[in-house]
Amino acid sequence: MSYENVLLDEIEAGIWVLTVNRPHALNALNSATIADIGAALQAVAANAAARVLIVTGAGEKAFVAGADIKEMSAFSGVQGQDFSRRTMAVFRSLETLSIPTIAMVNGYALGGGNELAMSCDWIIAGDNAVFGQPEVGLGVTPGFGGTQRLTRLVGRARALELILTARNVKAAEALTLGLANHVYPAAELREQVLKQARMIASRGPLAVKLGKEAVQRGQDLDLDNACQFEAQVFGLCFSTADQKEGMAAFIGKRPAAFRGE
Ligand code: CO8
Repeated sequence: MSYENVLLDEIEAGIWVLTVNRPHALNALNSATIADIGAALQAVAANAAARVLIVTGAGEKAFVAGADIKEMSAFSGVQGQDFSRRTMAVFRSLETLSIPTIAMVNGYALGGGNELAMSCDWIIAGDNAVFGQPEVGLGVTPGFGGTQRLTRLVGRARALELILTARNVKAAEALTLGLANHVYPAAELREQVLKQARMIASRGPLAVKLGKEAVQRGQDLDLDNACQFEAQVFGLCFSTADQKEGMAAFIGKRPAAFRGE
């Protein structure tokens, strides 16, 4: 299936790339683009062979330079709230996708762009990346989950500083803040992200999904219940063919051939 504002490609077996594709507007997120991202995520979710999703932006300059200011500028309050809710639902579907997701940040990740990146499991950035929540400079607050996800990711005081000053953060600072997991020279970014994606794709697919679910669900539980959940997930792994294969391969001193069963 093709989309107007998004490219969705399987670049290697099980490794998918979703590219926000409006380079003339630095990949700004208008309503049509949000709908495309939602539809593309549904397609990935329905694909049992998908192992990892990389999210990025088209062109050399931007990951995503935010929500589309030109579209938003004439919104009524109701329209603004509706756009925010629709986008939050799409970003939540990205966050809860069963397979791992990596934001490959290749330039500006501002406002809604930073919020899109933070809805992925982690961020890997090029050294040309610029992050920020510039909304208060436009007279609005972040509206696609930024006040919540940034706070969870970098802590309350740092999130407040970034949101309330609206200052931009370069890649090196994003790394020290814990916003980005890694920063690489822009020319190496794609290969480095691919390297990680291949590692993930080579692991036990069911264990990878369950590991993600345990971390995500556990975050919203108290420690006792979160550890109980982990014990259940761990036990469940022993009913899979992947566990038999993974352990037999270790004992047999050979690479595992997982089937995701
Ligand atoms: N929306 C619409 N168009 C954009 C956006 C954007 N966010 N960002 C860039 N563009 C367009 C420019 O208008 C320009 O178009 P044109 O050539 O037609 O004039 C084109 O992209 C290229 O941009 P620039 O010429 O500005 O490129 P520069 O290299 O000079 O500057 C910047 C790059 C610094 C990234 C600059 O474009 C910029 O500041 N962009 C806006 C960044 C921003 O403020 N983003 C936050 C938007 S608000 C947001 O995301 C809120 C989310 C919550 C919404 C709540 C629901 C209602």
